[in-house]
Amino acid sequence: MIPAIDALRAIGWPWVGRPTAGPWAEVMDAHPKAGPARVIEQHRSGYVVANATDHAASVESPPEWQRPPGYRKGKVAPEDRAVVGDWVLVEDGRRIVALLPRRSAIKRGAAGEHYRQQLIAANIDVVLVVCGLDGDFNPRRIERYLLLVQAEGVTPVVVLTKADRPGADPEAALAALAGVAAQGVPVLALNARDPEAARALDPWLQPGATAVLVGSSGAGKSTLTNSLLGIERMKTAAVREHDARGRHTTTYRALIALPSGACLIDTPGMRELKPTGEEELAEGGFGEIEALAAQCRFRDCRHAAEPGCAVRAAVEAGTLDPGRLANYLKLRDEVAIASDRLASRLAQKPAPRPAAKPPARRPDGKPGRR
Ligand SMILES: Nc1nc2c(ncn2[C@@H]2O[C@H](COP(=O)(O)OP(=O)(O)O)[C@@H](O)[C@H]2O)c(=O)[nH]1
Ligand SMILES: [Mg+2]
Ligand SMILES: [Zn+2]
Repeated sequence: MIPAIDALRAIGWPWVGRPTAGPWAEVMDAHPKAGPARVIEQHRSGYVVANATDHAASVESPPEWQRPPGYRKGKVAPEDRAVVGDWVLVEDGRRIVALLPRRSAIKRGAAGEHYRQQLIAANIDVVLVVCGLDGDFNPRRIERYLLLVQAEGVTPVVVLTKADRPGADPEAALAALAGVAAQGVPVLALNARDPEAARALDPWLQPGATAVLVGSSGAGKSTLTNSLLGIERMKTAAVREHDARGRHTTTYRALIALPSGACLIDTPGMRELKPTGEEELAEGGFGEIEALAAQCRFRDCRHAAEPGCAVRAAVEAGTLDPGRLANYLKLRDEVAIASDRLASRLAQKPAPRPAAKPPARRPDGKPGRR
């Protein structure tokens, strides 16, 4: 049973029809009575899915996804459960029976003692890293976001909001992000409250594309969503001007169909941005430093005081921002530590499954263990 393809395509369905072969078809064949739907809201208590722009329903998740009190064996790992943007199969219009394979996912390392990943959104084409040109503006945090949100097939764009505010200095901000822009990442400064200005994002919001907004609370994500929608849909908070901290108004992740035909996912602000250990510094916005490092005299150069260090030479020549280098070194160490933790977790797990796989199924095609 499959709802009208046009209705699905309006919320980002990536196929022209129903896939007839490959991993998607396999999962769908195993659940002939279920239909595809996209997760458009993710709450603590469950999911809201849609199979058309105007048809959404609260659904139950499979019992094996239900949050265990601890991290027990046999349960589906958090990263294998649906997140906003995921495609799932739904039976009777109210029960998720399977997760369809992901085209892409963006994630971060979860806080806490044990290594865990937290998925932010799935099946994403564009990540809009939103940062206000106020007290929130921080090139180093933007670089951190860009490193974390890298994923195959995902285009990052930096959106600097509040360019209209007195005291905002868009030119200085663009200059501070010259290193990022030189890596091919578009950087825009605009007034997120102005729908005309928000049209600068049109090239990345083509029909069928899914974009996700990330950035601190108060950065202007919901404001930008409203401008792109042309109506007051997401609640926005009045920011306290003196300390530039917005109140938390978006408390869950939600996917919204835009008039342009693209889908937009608004997320609550994230305080902690820890790498998962899977990041590639060269792909994650630090390509020029990685290229310089390859020219250092010593293969294991730490770019500290070693002779023949091409990275330090670039700083001395004024072609590399020392603040950017310091951030690179810090992030490189964080990625290395997370990567060791990930490796030891995988070594402990009896049968590690890649995060992109749908949940286990019984041979009879019924959802996994009960
Ligand atoms: N003047 C101006 N205010 C903005 C802009 N973007 C956001 N704001 C204001 O900043 C506050 C926080 O915005 P909000 O969209 O709720 O931030 P979110 O937490 O990222 O969703 C609201 O009062 C917005 O009106 C902008 O580009 N210009
Ligand atoms: Mg918001
Ligand atoms: Zn070096």
